[in-house]
Amino acid sequence: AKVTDAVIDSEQEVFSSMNPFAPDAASVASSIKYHAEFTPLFSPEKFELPKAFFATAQSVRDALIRNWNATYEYYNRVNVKQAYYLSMEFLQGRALSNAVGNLGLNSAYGDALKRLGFDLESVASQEPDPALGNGGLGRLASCFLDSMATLNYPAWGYGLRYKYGLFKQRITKDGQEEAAEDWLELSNPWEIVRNDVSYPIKFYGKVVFGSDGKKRWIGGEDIVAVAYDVPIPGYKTKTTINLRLWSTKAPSEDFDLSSYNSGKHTEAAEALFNAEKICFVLYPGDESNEGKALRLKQQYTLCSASLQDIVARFETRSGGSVNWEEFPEKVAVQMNDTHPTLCIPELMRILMDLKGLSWEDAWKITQRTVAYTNHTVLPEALEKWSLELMEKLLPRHVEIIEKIDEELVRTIVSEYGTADLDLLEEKLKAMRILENVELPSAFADVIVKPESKPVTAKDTQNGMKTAQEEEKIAGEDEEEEVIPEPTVKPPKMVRMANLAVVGGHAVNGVAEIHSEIVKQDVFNDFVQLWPEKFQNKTNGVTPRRWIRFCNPYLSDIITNWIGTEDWVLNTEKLAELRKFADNEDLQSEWRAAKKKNKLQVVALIKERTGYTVSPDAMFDIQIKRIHEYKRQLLNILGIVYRYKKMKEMSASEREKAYVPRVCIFGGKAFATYVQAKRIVKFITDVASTINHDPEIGELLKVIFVPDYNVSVAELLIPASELSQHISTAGMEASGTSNMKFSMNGCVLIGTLDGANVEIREEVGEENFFLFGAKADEIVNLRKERAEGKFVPDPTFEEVKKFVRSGVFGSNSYDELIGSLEGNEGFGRADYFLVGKDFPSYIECQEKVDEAYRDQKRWTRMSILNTAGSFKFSSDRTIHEYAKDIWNIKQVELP
Ligand code: B1H
Repeated sequence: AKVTDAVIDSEQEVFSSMNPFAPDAASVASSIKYHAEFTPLFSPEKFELPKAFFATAQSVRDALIRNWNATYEYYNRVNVKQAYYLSMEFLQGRALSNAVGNLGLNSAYGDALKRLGFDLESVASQEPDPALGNGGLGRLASCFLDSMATLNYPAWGYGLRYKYGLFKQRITKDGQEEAAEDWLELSNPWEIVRNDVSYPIKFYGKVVFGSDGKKRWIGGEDIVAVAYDVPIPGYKTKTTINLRLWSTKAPSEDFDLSSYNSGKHTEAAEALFNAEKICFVLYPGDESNEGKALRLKQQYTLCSASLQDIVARFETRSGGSVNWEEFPEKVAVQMNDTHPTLCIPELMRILMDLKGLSWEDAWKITQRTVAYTNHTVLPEALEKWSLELMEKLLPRHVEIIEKIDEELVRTIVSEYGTADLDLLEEKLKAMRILENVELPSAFADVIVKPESKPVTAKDTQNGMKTAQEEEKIAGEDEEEEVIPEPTVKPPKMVRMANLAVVGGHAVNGVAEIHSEIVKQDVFNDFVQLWPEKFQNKTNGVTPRRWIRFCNPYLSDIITNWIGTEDWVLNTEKLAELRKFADNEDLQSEWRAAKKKNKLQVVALIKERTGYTVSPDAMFDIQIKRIHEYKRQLLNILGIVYRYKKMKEMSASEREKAYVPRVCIFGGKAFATYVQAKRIVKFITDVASTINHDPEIGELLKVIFVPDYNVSVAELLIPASELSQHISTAGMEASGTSNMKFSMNGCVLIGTLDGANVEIREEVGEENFFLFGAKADEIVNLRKERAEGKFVPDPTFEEVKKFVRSGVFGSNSYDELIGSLEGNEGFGRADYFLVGKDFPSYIECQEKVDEAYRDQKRWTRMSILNTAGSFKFSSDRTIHEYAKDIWNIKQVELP
């Protein structure tokens, strides 16, 4: 088993003294047996693995609840300032090993389970690993929770309790298929339902004046949000914070008993279904903007329930004397992307309509309380909501948003004056929260409106062409008569990012280069107005889950060479490995650990795909959501090119020229993202041709691991030697798997994008394989392309021709390869610059082979990656948020 070694024993000793509940193996075994008997999930006569998991989890949960209660009680007593991280996604991964590891109870649980005839690792692998997040954004939220608890920051997470995960991915001969992920089928041992913590949530209805002259939002549809608490233990601390997830249900009186009695069963339960369906499934978008009313209801539920809860806690902790001005001194709300932006009008509504504050006071408090993290600059991902839809669903919030917009217009007019109306118009257009909406009447006279010109679809789609426009371009040559451009009434929209920037006191990007793009590009006009709001907070990952627990072999080596296990908390200690980078003993231990991890992946691949791969080949991995900008297509075309070259050589030439590789892909495509699904299909087609080619043998294997998730990442990352982070420069905000790979001694090949830039700085440029166009060249490259000036490299023409020739089946991949050709139109002309970067990518991959052949050099690069990864601990990131944005202090429990 992975989890029993000397290091953990010593850890146990140290920690036992800090943990009043630190039990020995015997008492753990009896607690597990107790839960096996009294947990009513399984039939009593059997005690098999699934039951062992639930009983073990229940027993761990007891310890977590004690610590949770102690933490909660203490925060209440000292009335500390608390931060709240609001996110539509928390991608937690499995909890059992993580909790046992953080509590320092590995040997107690390991031994106890052994006595009962099980081993901890197999028991832990029984746990479902639901996709309650899309990818990096959700996983970041979970890493943050681990760091907040570990560092004793008073902070909570708030999210939604989705009944189903994103989807289970199956790979068939037709590519990706999606199936429901029923993760709650056997119930969730980690949650504690708080039936006494529930809040009413309203949709629709209307706004009226109350007898006190105050606005009231009445009527409409009422539902109830109920709290489910998930305890989050810190590492080697008693602090156990809370992830509070909301589930929705109808108020009990909504069950229409008389309809039910008269046989109308469906109608009787309609309200119940309407309320519950809000939390059925996580919106499956990653950086796309689809799905409407239900998604908005989800967002509002998260914001309203969380803020009602936060406000109630503030009032309770204030005792008899509530001073609202102190609210921002007790509460910090972080909005994880724009999805929780309704926090701003919701807090305004609560403060004004329910607590009686003036607009001015409520606005000051709201602004000082909330802050916004931006995670993407892709224009199609900057959320906008139809004003019409929002007016229907949330009429009071729209009034508030209109007033915020009006105040913003006032600020812009006073900043820029009315002397230069073109400039003013430009600023208003870029910065207003409401889009395609007349100016507030107060400004009708101040600003002489320019002729209202008809707006075309082009102006409304963020520069992305609509299907009609595509057709128009396609048909342009044949078009004889001039048909006037159809004028469509531009839809009125609410721009959530603008609202988030205006309503919060801080805006941050997630890596240095990304924060610069945010400032220079996306929100440049706001930077001129409020430069002090804009910050960078480079992402991080928790070294507990992402190295200490997922890579015990390497962790032991690090501990032995550094001489302490402190690096798990103080990752700067990892830098001490630098001085041993060429030490032959360390090098051979290092390689042996990698080999053991690779053997586990060999087994995983066999089990999931049926393919047999060699543990002696280089493991080359790209795991992330499938997206054109992440360029899995560049990777697979590089593989195809390598395959073609191999086929042109004799066996001995081949072996001399290439290092054996296993190229591994994993990731889900958004269910309706057609091009992404084509890429999945193409990868699997290439895989089945190459993997069955007897001439190639072990020199090249291509594997698509189905249903990629956190647990799969925990196996793949420790086994990786090369990993690919090859987005079109400027498009990947940060990336976080790049950090996990580097920590685990994997060398990166990548573009100068997102956190790659900082990783390369830390590990040294000779330990990072860099290629491709730079972010500041991209606009010009696209322009040149549109002007027909781009001349593709012969290697790129060659590889496309090879794909089209039918080597990978009868399919000629017209849509896929066609998207890389032509000079015009969205979905064509190689918008993501695969062709541009192809030759430098191929060249860089040749350097990779050369470096890998020299195993001493490669191992040195690997060690220097781990040694240089100290910056990328989420502990560092959370300290920065705590200091620069939330203004909260660490509080250790007595
Ligand atoms: C990231 C998203 C995202 N950026 C919309 N944006 C979503 C946007 O459901 N939606 O509507 C879901 C997710 N996710 C990722 O955030 C970035 O692409 C990564 O580069 C970054 O590392 C990660 C964490 O900051």
